[in-house]
Amino acid sequence: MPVQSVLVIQGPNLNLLGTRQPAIYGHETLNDIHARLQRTAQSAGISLTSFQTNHEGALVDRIQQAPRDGIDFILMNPGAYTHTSVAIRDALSAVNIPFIEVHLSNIHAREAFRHRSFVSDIALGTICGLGSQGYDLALSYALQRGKES
Ligand code: CA2
Repeated sequence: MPVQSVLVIQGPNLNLLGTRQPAIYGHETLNDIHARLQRTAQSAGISLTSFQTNHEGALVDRIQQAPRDGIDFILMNPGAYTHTSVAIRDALSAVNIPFIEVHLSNIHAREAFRHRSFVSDIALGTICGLGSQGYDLALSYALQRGKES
């Protein structure tokens, strides 16, 4: 089945994109990134919803809501919760919707505490270190997925 409805979930502090630390996170704002993803989704005729919060419980709630909203693919940058949150891992595991973990920076080239991810092993795949293009590549994968068969 081709993907029809994608949810993009952004974790804590990603609302600051484009305003601080451009050397690590780039110059684009989250709105710039989401607008571009939205255009790609629209051209492909699929639905795309973007969501950002700084709160762990709100991320869990949004993941739990996804099946009720008919979401069939998730792109997620869990931000710092990547490295700490069993709750987010459990929620992603529970909903059983395929997802790609995206990070702007190369978490393996940074501090040791960023090397561990609580979600990588349950993700379909992980993209890190390619800046905002990582989201576009992940969406492109989602759009292709299921079309071949
Ligand atoms: O590289 C990524 O995408 C991260 O998920 C970003 C998180 C960080 O904790 C992860 O280890 C890797 C931090 C997001 C903070 O975003 C900011 C953006 C602009 C200015 C300041 C923070």
